[in-house]
Amino acid sequence: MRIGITCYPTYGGSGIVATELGLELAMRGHEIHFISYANPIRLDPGLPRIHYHEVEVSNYPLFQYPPYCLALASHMAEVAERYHLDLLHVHYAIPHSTSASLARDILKPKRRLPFVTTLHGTDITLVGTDRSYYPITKYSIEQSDGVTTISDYMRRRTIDVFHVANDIDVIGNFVNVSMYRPDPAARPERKRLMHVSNFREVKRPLDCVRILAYVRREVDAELMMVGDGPLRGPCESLAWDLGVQDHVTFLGKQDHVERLFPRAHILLMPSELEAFGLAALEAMACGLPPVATACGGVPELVADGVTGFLEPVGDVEAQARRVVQLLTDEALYRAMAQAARHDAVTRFSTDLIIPKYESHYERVLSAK
Ligand code: GMT
Repeated sequence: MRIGITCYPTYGGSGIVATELGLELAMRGHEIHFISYANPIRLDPGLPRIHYHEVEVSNYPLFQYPPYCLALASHMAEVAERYHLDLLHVHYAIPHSTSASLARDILKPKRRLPFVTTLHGTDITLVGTDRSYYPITKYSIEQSDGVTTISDYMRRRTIDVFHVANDIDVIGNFVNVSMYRPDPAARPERKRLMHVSNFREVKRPLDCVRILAYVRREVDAELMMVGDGPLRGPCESLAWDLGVQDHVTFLGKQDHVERLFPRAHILLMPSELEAFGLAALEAMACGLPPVATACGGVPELVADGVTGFLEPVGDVEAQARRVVQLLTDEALYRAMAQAARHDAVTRFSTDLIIPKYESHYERVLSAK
């Protein structure tokens, strides 16, 4: 198949999933055309069957808000025609699915160009329910020839909030288990907690610093904070306020998190809401049990007490107690680390999940 993929190319789960999906599809022989305003992170140029088309948005003085959505739609239609694309697959509803719908309309007099929308999380839970975006999000989902999302929770939430009649195919996030794998030799002597996110409110990164402060009353542990975003500065200040500044390292944005996970013992994911929790899956594949919050789609990924621990959102003491339990009970830790890896391999490896996208595309292409 010839597939056009559009995503947010910067840091964020939906862009990572879209990019890795494109790379895996190309390895399986499909021709992939990324259409976006920047080269997606994790996309190494020069790979066979991978193309990248940059969308340029002219900033005419009259435009207070440059219309990226329209420039994207025009470019999608052009690329689809020039490279004979079979379909478009857009990740994150706003504005990608609206642009895809316009591109399909542009080409309608000539040929059919179906599009698939994958809903990732905040496009539904935050942005889509914002009054100013609600009608266009609902319309764009309804216009989609195929809709997928990443957890049962997201499927239910989309139907509850938008009352759409689309068949929504649940296809979980996936992980390349040969790349993301445990490396006991890399694990440091000192107990290390790790957090990976874009440091937005919804991720509650401040809770990680609070958890560390609790944990350190009983275990000599440190915290590795990976990523960047609006709450990074407040996290650094909080570390000083709580007197743990010498035990927290901020690494900023990192392209190769698969090299970092094996260097830690536990992943902290104290999110307010998580549609799936890709970081937890990547950690599990590397043999790190997540201590996370029981929110959104996370219970579909993490089996509480088996592959990690789930505690209420904001209950930092409960999360810290779980961390201490794991760090002080070697047998429990080993069993949970093994179960986490096993679950990632047997439920969410690329070999299992990518064919689900291929089947979805085939259904969309064969529908009239
Ligand atoms: O929250 C992020 O890091 C970004 C966000 C996005 O849409 O870019 O991530 C969402 O998509 C990921 C990949 O499908 C999911 O694993 C995350 O759970 C989801 N984030 C939220 O729901 C907050």
